[in-house]
Amino acid sequence: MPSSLRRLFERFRATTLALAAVGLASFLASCGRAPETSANATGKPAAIKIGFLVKQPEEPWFQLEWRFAEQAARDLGFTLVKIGATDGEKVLAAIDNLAAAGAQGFVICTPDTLLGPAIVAKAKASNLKLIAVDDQFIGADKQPMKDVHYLGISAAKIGEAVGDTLAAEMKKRGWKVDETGVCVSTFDELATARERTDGATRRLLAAGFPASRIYRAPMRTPDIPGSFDATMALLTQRSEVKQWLVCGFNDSAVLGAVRALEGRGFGADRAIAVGINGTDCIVELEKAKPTAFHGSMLLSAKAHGYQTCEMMYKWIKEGVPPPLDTRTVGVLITRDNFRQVLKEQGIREQ
Ligand code: FCA
Repeated sequence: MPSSLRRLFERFRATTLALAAVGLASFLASCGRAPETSANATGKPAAIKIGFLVKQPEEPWFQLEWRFAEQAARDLGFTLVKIGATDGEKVLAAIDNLAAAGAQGFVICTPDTLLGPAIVAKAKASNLKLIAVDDQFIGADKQPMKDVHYLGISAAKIGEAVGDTLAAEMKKRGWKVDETGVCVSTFDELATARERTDGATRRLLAAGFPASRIYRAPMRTPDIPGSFDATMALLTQRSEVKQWLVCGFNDSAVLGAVRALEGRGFGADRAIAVGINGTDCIVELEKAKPTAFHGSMLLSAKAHGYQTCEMMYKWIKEGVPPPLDTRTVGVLITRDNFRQVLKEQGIREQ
């Protein structure tokens, strides 16, 4: 072949290869394959690949869980695939993609606990190990699926601590029971949410609060707007209440209520609110002027993100299955101690 022709041929071949590479990349992207967000320290592809699916990727709680999962991936040397799975269809597609990408297991906070049996079946068929985090699967018999490995919070106890804190703060302020109301932002579809608000209610009753002054505000969606709307409706019905205590299943449930109360003129002087998570209220606690948001039960995002991954890693690598049921605790943070506690827990630098 004359050299000019050979050069032309070589150039043609290089261009074709480059185009093929671009095509393959965009093909993979169009297949919706989740990006691998964290590899091991050596930079080589890790033999172990673990998925981490969360129901509400925009919630700071889940972002922090992911951050600790990434730390586990770096420390232990596995590849982590983070997937925001906001509905059932996305969960099932994500499991297919994980299996195709060679993953051996996944950790999941499901968008709907009733999907439990479908997720278990899909994981089994795909030969993937599975750990449920935060929200426990519910079986066809409407009972928790106790045979699925689960790590979650001690929901009732943490709720009770919220109730105790509210009762103590009310006492400190010398508020009269017959002028005070309790707003419970409820989301009873989710067992862990119901156990939390039931726990808080139980302790307020035990502290002498009459059941007739404890008002439930059912949230249509488990987020700030859901609780804002529910609380607005309650405040309209109960315009005679002079002071409010507020609890809910997480920070968003309580923040929505706090915003609604502010709209009706209830600030820190006439309302006390205590959240759960401790991760979604930091901006609130940092505000120069105190709001009604008194504090939150800080949960252990590290246990939920790092420990679940570590359990999964050992299960895959050494064949050691994790305990079936692990529960974590919470600690109260307020404007006075939150900086210190967040620093101690490795959540914040300062
Ligand atoms: C549930 C809630 C989250 C967090 C987690 C531990 O999934 O939706 O906000 O409280 O439990």
